[in-house]
Parts: sequence; structure tokens; C-alpha cells
Amino acid sequence: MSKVIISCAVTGAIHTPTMSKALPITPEEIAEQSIAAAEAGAAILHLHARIPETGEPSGDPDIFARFLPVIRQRVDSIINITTGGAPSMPVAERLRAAIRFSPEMCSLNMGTMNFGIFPAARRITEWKHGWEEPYLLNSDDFIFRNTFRDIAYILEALGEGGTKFEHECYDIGHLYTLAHFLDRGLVKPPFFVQMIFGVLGGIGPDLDNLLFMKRTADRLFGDSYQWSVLAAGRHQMPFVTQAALLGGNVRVGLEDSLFIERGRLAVSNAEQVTKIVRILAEMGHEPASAADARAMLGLKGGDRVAI
Ligand code: KMH
Ligand code: ZN
Repeated sequence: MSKVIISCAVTGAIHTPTMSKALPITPEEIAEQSIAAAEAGAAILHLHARIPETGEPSGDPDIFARFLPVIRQRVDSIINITTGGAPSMPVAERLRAAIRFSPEMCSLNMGTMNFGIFPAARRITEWKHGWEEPYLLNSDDFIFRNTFRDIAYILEALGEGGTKFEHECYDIGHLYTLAHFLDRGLVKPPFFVQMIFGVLGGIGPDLDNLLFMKRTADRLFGDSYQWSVLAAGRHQMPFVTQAALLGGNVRVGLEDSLFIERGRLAVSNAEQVTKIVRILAEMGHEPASAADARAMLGLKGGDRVAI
């Protein structure tokens, strides 16, 4: 049996509280769903924070401090703190938690781009909170900023403490940007490439694109990288299944899709993890443990974080 790293992105900053009551908002909910996702088979937990009272995305390390230690005490999973925050958040704000907690991994978005989450607002007429509708609608004028200088700064500031990265690549050009930082010696093998499909502003969820991304990454990086796939919305499960068929690792979680199947909301992150574990088993794969994933990705270890 071959091992597949399952990442679970537990809450994110794309979906809003009105969209699903399963979306974890408070520190207690984020901790509880993260622990359940880990127990279901997720080796990596990709984490964002939200203001508990409103569900608004937040970069405040004091909010992260209310759930990270709880997760760490209960499960051995690799903690991966976002540096993407929310598309509207300034870069300095996005980095505060990763700098404070020096996790084994953090996300690193590999290019400035449009990031349109406004179509989701069309279907909703009654909102739980006043911030949700303008937050989504104004994404038609956001610039999700990740300049070369930002990326270099994050690689240096966090790399110094031994943090490694989930390199978020939303298009072919982002792979070339990653190759550039490899040439500069700021990224060192083995590194982890998260190929992202179906974000409005990035590459679309088509099998041809997946093959194109994979072939391009192979040409640029040879065998010095591990790859994983996530797809937004309804493409999530079919697309990560395709990736697993091709030998890739997978990311699921309510950050990427609120659904468990067409027309049915997931009841939790763990439900999505359980489903992909079942699909992987049918293919003869088993979930990598956190220890397996640490070895595959060359991570510093769960005892060398400031959580
Ligand atoms: N929301 C995903 C499409 C981050 O946190 O840095 C990408 C993401 C960004 O997870
Ligand atoms: Zn994220």
C-alpha cells in the first residue's frame, strides 16, 4: 500500500457563517473539528482563525492561541498556519500568527492574483452577519497580494525558524515563481506543492490542467518535491480523487468545499476526511500518518514549534 498525505483545511476565509452551520467558527469548534479530522486520517491541519462572535476571518495570534495548544495536546498532526489569511488582509497581518507560533508548516501563496468569491453571494438572501455580503461582493475588486518581495520575506522570516511551506500554486506561472526561489536557494527540497484548481482567478478544474501542472512541476522540480491537489467547491472530491489516481497527495476540508456530495452539505471536516480515506482505500492507498508526512516533507518535528 502506498501512503497518501491528507491535508484538511478546516475553516479558511472563503466561506461565511450563513453558508453552512457546520463551518467551524469559534476556537472551540475549530479545535474540536481539527481533532476529529486528525483522528479520521488527516496528517496536516491547515488552519485559519475567525472572530468568535461574528465568524469574520482574523489574523490575530491571540485567537489562534485559543485553539492551537488544544489541538497539539490531543493529536500528533502537523499544524500548518495560513499566511494567506483572507484575500483582503494586509500581508503583515497575515503573518502574525505564523511568526508567533513557528509551526512545522505554513502556507505560502506563490503569486499576486484576482481571487473572486463574489459568485457565492448571489444565492443568499438572508445573512447572519452584516459583514458577510460586502466581504464577498467586494472581492471583485480585491488584489490578493503576494509579490516576489512578499514571498522572499515570508521564506526568510519563517524559514529561519525551520518552518516549511505548503506552496499554494493557483496557476502554471506560480510553479515558475517557485522554481525561481529554488534557484535563489530560498526553497530547499523536499518541498510541498499544493496545486489549486477552480478558484476564480486561477486555473480551472479540468483534467488537462491537472496533467499540465503535474508535467510542468516534474520538468521544473524532478523528484525533489511532493505534490498535493485541492479543488474548490463541487470539484473537490472528484478532482482530488483524480490526483490520487495519478499518485498525488490530497487536501479536503470545509475551507475548500462545504459539500460532501452534490447537493448535500458536509456535517463536518471529519466527514470529508473519512470519505477520501474510503476512496483511497479502494485504490490501495492508506493515509500517511503525521510521522510519515514529516519524513516525506523533511519537517522539523512537532516538538520544535512555539505552540
Ligand atoms: N483557500 C485556498 C484556495 C492560504 O490559506 O494561504 C488557498 C489557501 C490560501 O488555503
Ligand atoms: Zn487557507
